[in-house]
Amino acid sequence: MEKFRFLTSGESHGKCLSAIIEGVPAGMSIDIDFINSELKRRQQGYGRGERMQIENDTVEITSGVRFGKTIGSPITLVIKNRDFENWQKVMSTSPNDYTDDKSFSVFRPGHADYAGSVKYNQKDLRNILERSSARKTAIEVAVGAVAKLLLKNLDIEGYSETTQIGTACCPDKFHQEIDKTKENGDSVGGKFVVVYKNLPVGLGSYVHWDRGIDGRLAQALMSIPAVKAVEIGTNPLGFCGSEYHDEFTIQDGEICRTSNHAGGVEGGMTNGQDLVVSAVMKPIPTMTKPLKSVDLQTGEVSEAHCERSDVCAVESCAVVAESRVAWVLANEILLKYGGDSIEELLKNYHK
Ligand code: EPS
Repeated sequence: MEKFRFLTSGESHGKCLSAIIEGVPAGMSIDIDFINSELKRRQQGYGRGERMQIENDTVEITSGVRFGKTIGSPITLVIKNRDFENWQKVMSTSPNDYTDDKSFSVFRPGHADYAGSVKYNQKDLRNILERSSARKTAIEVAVGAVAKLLLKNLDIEGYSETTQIGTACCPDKFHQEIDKTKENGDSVGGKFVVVYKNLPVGLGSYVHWDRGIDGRLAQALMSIPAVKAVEIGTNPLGFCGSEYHDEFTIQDGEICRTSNHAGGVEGGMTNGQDLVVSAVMKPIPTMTKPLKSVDLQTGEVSEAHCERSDVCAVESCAVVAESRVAWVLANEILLKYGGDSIEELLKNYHK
């Protein structure tokens, strides 16, 4: 059974986003300012839409913490959607408030609209957009911040970096690429890397298909809205074995490596080197200059639905990915070392 578990809920323009996390050891300090600073990082980045000016994401903790420390019970996190004030009628849960204001029926190519409407048998695509929106990544980052706090106790920390926006691979050109895309009424994707340092050897396993840490990381990153590719370490295409694999050597009496193409993972397990994971985000499917599509109501070819959106969210996506890697690592740490309290976890870990 997984050890760090959670569920989230909430729609993009609903009242709030929430999460219930189970498995965090008791006695662990919860720095709410750190969680909020992570939420702020997710909201930043060049190319975000107007929604980010409305929201000022901050978390409220409503269970599982007393006087700044976890008590072993499920932790509930809540982030209020400030924009809900403008959507109260449209997002009401009461049958008496029915309105078709903000309903739409023309699929956005690349978004969840089409498959979601068929799957859930919904005629109003608003019912698909609301939960498929990347808005839910706000609460996921809050969960990831709790996982990061757990990892910090073991001196495990990570960071991310955007490595490509559109065709630009040099950070000096990123803003220019986004400005150009915006002028064209278009959207643009890119690539980023997440690195975690100071990991122990042996998180994950090779014994079954679902226990490899590489597979778990890929699943966690691939399910971020708009991510289409994940790589661990250096992409091996075109390398010979002799060039790619990381040779062992001895330095100051310790076993170490002369390179890290494997990205810190061999045989589905961490190998003690830095964990290096990259992902590619596609351009966001909502564009001010829409693509051709079909109207579900009329059955006719039409222009895709257009809604306020981001031109580029790659930098935010990198923060979301950092959080997801954190919760995968926190789960693996708890699986390997266990501990109902932070003291017990630390004792097991350092032994
Ligand atoms: C997002 C909030 C959303 C979008 C974006 C991510 O807010 P709104 O729809 O009100 O503008 O800005 O989501 C998407 C672009 C998408 O396609 O899902 C957020 O909080 O990150």
